Amino acid sequence: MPGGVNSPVRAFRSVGGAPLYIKSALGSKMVDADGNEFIDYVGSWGPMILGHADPRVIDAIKRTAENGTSFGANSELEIELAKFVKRLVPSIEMIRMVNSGTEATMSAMRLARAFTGRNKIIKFEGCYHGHGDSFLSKAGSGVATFGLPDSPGVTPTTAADTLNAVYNDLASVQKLVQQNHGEIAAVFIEPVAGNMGCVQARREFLQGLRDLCTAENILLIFDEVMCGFRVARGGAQELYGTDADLTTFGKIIGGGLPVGAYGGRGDIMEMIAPSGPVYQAGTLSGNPLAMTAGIETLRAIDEDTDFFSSLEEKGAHLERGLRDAALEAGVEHQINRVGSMFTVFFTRKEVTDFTSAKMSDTEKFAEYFRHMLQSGIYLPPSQFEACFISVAHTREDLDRTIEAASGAFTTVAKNK
Ligand code: HOZ
Repeated sequence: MPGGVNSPVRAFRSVGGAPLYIKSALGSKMVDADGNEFIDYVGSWGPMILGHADPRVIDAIKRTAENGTSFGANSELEIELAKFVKRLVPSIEMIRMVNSGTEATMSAMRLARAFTGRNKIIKFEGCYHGHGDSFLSKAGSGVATFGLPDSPGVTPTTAADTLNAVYNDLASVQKLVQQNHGEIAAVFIEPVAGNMGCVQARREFLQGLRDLCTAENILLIFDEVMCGFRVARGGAQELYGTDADLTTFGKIIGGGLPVGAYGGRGDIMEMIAPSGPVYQAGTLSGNPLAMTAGIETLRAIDEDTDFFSSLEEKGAHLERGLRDAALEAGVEHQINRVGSMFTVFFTRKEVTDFTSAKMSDTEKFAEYFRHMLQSGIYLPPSQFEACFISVAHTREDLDRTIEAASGAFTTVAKNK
């Protein structure tokens, strides 16, 4: 396997040390192949909002598996999950299930181009929409972690159709729209960015994007692969009160199994085959095991009225503790947090976009990461990824994390 991994950031290249190989996970904890236990803030990069191996999800998967693992035909489970999503996210009038977030964004892009008859897209520096050719330009996540401006293998003509704007800067979008008038099919955005670390879009910025897109007949596409069903029951659209034309999902919608989905306005979605001419298909799309894990996860989120207040409480407690520890150690830092998504940046200035995120001292982050790992706390091995808290994280887990961070910040401060 290239780099010994199946996804680049897992190789620990930017933080040093040997990557973890995981044997098992339960609740807030993971155990590696050597038997070391860690409190986990990666949560499989987002899906495990209930914690690992939640019995409701596991039992349902087992029951479904006994009736077959893949049909390549329709099943009731797809309808159940589709209805669930439609109810939680009102802008979703129709939905198509796929197998990953990458697949969802690539498909949404093709659809947006077909619907508008335009070729260009606008995305934001530091946002990551999976590894589709058109999105690998000034992208976040592993692309930012390894400092790659773009990727070889993407043709110049494809790259030329992707325009990058500055996150939280409406004027930068307006300028691109003016310069490419009548050519922009869609604006893609992570409304809570998780792939340059956690960075929140300002409410008025999102509303400004909505108004601009409506006025210019451009589709506004929210990539809610990370923040969907996480920052609120109805995701970022509920949190900010701004609807997207199309939305992409992944992670929580699959409850830890490989799922993605894209959906939105019925008049746009009707263009997908076989209703319309835009082709997109998949052998494992709507897979019964994946649908089951998604349904059970969304059900657990939906049925617990305290779900999001409890996550917020945990997040606030951890943020307070980390901030106090960093201040006491005298480490320059910023903590960005939206509910259960957060990032500690090693920088003095507020982090609102990719440029300010990149001001963070990644050497200090690496030192912090290694100290935390040694203390039994597993963080994303990159400054440019968000941490995730689950409802399974206990007060004791959070306090142990704060204690470990206190030691880590002291080490970082000493070595500056
Ligand atoms: N790019 C993913 C998160 N932003 C990482 C996926 C993985 O390594 O599993």
